[in-house]
Amino acid sequence: MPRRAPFIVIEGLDRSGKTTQTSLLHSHLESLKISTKLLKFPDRTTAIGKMIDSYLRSQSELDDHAIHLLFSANRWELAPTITSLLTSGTLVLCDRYAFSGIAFSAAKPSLRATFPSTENDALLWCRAPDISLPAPDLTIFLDITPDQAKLRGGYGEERYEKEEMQKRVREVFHRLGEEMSSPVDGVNDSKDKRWVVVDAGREREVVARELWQLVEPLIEGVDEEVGRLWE
Ligand code: FDM
Repeated sequence: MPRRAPFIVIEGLDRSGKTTQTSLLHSHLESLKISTKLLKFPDRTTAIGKMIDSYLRSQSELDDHAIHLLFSANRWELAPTITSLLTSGTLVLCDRYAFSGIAFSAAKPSLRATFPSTENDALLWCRAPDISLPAPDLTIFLDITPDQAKLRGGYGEERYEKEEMQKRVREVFHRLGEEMSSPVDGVNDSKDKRWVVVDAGREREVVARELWQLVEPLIEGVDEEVGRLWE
């Protein structure tokens, strides 16, 4: 198997500096002449993405299950592109991915109410449509506490930019992270750092340096085939 490029995902809450950090990292990779493609989910440019955009701006209403499936479909439309970029040697850097999909939907009381027996059923339902998508080699979760987020100023205008929602989303993200980084068969392989939590409440440069420390070991390429999420 010839080496392929790595797939890196940046996840985070609102006000965590996710977009800034992703673009700093992108510029740094480009300055090193590393072939890189920056993607962002939702990709609001496709036909499905336009429906999502209209929903997020509260210009249209959709059932919570239906919008969840549209977010996932929006990733599936880009999945072949992601795989072919990686195998042709272009690093894929992605601002949000399936973990946002699960965290934001599973945080909705209405969706949880569909599965009254256990909260876990809601999580499993949310995860199902994303099973088998290309798996990131590294997911960095930019964590910020609700108090730190508040100090950074108000949330924006979009549908989920509310304090209560963000708190619930953070809880689900942490659950997903525990699941992702728990040792497989009791063996804690230190190379298997697929999910890393970074404290994004610190200075921009400090966070950017830490991100680079995580990404740098991957830029030489990856020897394994592109993995599949939750398989
Ligand atoms: N979001 C994003 C979801 O609810 N599900 C998803 O699958 C994805 C990728 O969309 F509130 C939410 C998260 C956020 C909103 O994201 C748009 P940006 O990063 O603010 O554009």
